[in-house]
Amino acid sequence: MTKPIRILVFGLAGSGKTSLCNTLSRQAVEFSSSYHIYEPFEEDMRLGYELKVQLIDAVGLDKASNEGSPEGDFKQFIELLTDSEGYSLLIHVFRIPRIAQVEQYFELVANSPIPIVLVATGCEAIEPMSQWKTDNFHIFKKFGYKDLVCTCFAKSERSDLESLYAPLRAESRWAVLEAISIYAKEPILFPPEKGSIVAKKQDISPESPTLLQLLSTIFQMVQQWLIQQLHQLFTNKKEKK
Ligand SMILES: Nc1nc2c(ncn2[C@@H]2O[C@H](COP(=O)(O)OP(=O)(O)OP(=O)(O)O)[C@@H](O)[C@H]2O)c(=O)[nH]1
Ligand SMILES: [Mg+2]
Repeated sequence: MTKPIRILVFGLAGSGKTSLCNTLSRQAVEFSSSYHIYEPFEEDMRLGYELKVQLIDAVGLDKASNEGSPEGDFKQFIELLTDSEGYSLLIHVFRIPRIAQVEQYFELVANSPIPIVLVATGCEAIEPMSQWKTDNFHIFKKFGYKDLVCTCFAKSERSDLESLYAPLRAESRWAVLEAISIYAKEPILFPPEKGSIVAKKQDISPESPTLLQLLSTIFQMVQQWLIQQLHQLFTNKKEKK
């Protein structure tokens, strides 16, 4: 039996990770705040080969609720990311048009030996959905994302909305599966030391400056003071003349 392609799906809370995993795997896992390891599933691809995939839905990052802590969630994500089995692909989910949601993970992408594909959800109002990639992929590509897949994984109880969403979900499912078949490689371990670099960078916040930031502020203050002193010295000399 062939091993499934292991994929870690991550992104901010509420970006659409579980909706994507449920749609891709055709499993109905309840929306919850913890991570979930899906049952492996198989798919016959249109080009005649079979894809066997296992999705790992990471905990949502930067939750606005009071459940858990953002640091705890990020730590859990780094633990999943550096799992000893490794991953064939990372899928970074974010909701358009909030590009800033992605920026805080550029460091992770730059340090990732595992290929990363970006999946933009919320593209239902764009015709065709892939137009968003045409207009925006240049922003992300330079950071090392292999591809940007524009999707809609929304579901609705309202039949009029659901009749719009259902075909878009089906289209999105194929688009993500195709990206998986192109970019997933043999499982690679995300090196723990790289994981801690990413985790440390994430910790740096304006409220808790690092020693380096403090030294650089002191250096700038001293530099300004010296410039002022020199300026005064020159103006005094000129006045004396
Ligand atoms: N409009 C729109 N809504 C979406 C889309 N994908 C998911 N949603 C909705 O967004 C909400 C959050 O989706 P989830 O799949 O729970 O997001 P998540 O990233 O798993 O959230 P956490 O697990 O809390 O981090 C749900 O109401 C989904 O129906 C999309 O493409 N478009
Ligand atoms: Mg979820």
